[in-house]
This record gives sequence, C-alpha cells and structure tokens, in this order.
Amino acid sequence: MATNRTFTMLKPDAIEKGHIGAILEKITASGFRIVAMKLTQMTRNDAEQFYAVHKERPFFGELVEYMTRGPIVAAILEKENAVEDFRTLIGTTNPAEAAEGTIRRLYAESIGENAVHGSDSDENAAIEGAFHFAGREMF
Ligand code: IDP
Ligand code: MG
Repeated sequence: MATNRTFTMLKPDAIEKGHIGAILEKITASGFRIVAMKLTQMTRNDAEQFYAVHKERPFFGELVEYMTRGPIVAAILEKENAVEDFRTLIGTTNPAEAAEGTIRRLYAESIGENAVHGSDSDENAAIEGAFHFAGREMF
C-alpha cells in the first residue's frame, strides 16, 4: 500500500470544546504524520468554495455559518492508505451512527457539527490541502 496524504480540519465545535489536544493525540497515535498544520479561520467565501460541491444541499447555509464561526485547525496528514484509514478513524458523517472509538463518536454532537473533516479521495485531498497551504508550509 502506498504512502499518501489526506487533508483534515478540526472544526469550530471541536476547538470551542477544547478537544484539539485529544484529537491530535488520537491522530498521531494512529500512525499519521503531520505534514502541515495551522490554526486559521475560514471566511464565508472560503467556506463556500471549500464546500462548493454541497451548494445545492438544504444544509449549505448552516454548514457555511458553522464552519466560519470560529477558528479551525487545518492539517495535512501522511500515512499508508491515508485517505481511507483517516475516514475510518473519524467515523461516519452522523456521529450517532459512528463506530465506538471513532473521533466523531467520541467528540461530535450532530450530523452538522461533527468535529472533524477528512478528504474523501486522493484527488480531493490534494485540492483541499492546496486550498489551505502553500508548498513551503508542507513538510
Ligand atoms: P463528510 O464530512 O462525512 O464527508 P459530507 O456529506 O461531505 O460528509 O458533508 C460535509 C459536511 O456537511 C459534514 O461533515 C457536515 O458538517 C455537514 N452535513 C452533512 N450532512 C448534513 C445534514 O444532513 N445536515 C447538516 N449538516 C450536514
Ligand atoms: Mg465529504
């Protein structure tokens, strides 16, 4: 299995509740190497672009409000099979359905406010990583 990269955000609800340390510990303990990381806040325009694929969905306005209401931790992570393994580590979109021990099961409240983002493909991981980081910020 090839080493590859995924992109994550610890979302505003996770930051507000003080879960940055616990979530990063779980990520690194699961074998992901941090390639890039920062605390940042998305503008409305950033969030509308980042989630453009969802713009026709009924929850789009709510999603943009949520993702812009406070800082996030954005990071690029490296591991064998990174995209798929990270989706497994975070659990399903709805934390009520997420497996025991997953980040969303442990730290998320609802399908909307679900604590963490994980890219869904290698192609989107590259696009999303480049959206948040310049090449010189990736290690
Ligand atoms: P994912 O984050 O598990 O990949 P997506 O379907 O790509 O899930 O949705 C992106 C984000 O939009 C979710 O993580 C969540 O914050 C929000 N979202 C998804 N479905 C709903 C919904 O039914 N109601 C409210 N927010 C939603
Ligand atoms: Mg998604």
